[in-house]
Amino acid sequence: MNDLKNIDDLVFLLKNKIQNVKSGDKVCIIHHDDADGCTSAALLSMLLFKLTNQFPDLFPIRGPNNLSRNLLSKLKTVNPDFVFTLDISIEPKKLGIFNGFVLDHHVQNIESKENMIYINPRSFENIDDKVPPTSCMIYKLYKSFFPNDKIAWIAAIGITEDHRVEICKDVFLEVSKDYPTLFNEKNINQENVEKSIFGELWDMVRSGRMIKRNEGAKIAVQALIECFDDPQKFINGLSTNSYTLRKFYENIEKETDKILQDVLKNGKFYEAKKVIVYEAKFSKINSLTSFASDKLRQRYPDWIICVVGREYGSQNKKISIRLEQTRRNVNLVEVLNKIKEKMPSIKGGGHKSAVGVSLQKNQLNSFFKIFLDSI
Ligand SMILES: [Mn+2]
Repeated sequence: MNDLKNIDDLVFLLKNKIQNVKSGDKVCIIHHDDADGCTSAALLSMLLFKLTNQFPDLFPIRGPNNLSRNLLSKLKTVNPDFVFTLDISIEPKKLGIFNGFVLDHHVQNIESKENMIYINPRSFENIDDKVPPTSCMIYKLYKSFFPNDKIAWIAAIGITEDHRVEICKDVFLEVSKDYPTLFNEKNINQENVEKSIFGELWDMVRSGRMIKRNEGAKIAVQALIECFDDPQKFINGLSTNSYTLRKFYENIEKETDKILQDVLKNGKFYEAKKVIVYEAKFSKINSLTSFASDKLRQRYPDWIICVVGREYGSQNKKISIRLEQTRRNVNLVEVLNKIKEKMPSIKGGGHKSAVGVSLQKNQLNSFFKIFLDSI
């Protein structure tokens, strides 16, 4: 790994790479389809447009395992001069025939290649809570070229999703300077930001992939680009893609209401431990379990929320567990690791206040028994 010492080194390295892009060069961006990935892709696209007068091609994907043969052959057909990967743990050797970088912030230890370097702030930052989201790093890169552009609001959406509001307060302060009527929170923390307009903005951006997968994620990125200097235009759906995204958002809003109603009827409320276990109903919407658990966490901030769903295309069950860091002093990663000692076949991970678990249907009861005992 490269010998980065801090975030400034990292941004400097990114800047060096971006400066190699010349007018007329073909650029492809592979990015995670969540809000951190989409906002990063929007910011990098805008930066490249300002530098080269040309937009890159975008390839949103669900995760590292979705770098398919099909996608690789599409990339080969485009034959880009640069490939930049954002917010996904892809091994550079898989993209070894291209030039560029992989910017990641997940727990990984991955080798760089000469022409495709792997950049991860975890190489200098060991404390999980202090690892910056991709959107924050691309924001700093953008600002190093164009310090006066009022684009902090876009990065702030990704930071909200990544639960890193506390370490990126400067970005939110910038937003309140740029757009005081949009955001003027004095006490900047995760919970307050989620209650502010950024809760809605986050939902709007993630509604893209929830309703229309890859195509929806692209719509979210395009909408951000169309409205880069006018967040109200974005929120109100006053451009082509933000209009479509707004419709998606209204759709998942309805879904949220259904969940909040249904949990009262079908959720299990463990009063003594303040844990809610809720089995999500089948839905056409993607990533519904993690969305539902976020919504329930916001509604029941003093409770630990467990949403059980079906894993896509299999008989496995998926559990999304969430808690509000400021209200519950439980480390979900530690709890999960303890359970894994007793049930080594279960998979999953995440961070202190949000984990995902994957297991067999017949393991659910034992899982929750141990879980409730460990809280
Ligand atoms: Mn991310």
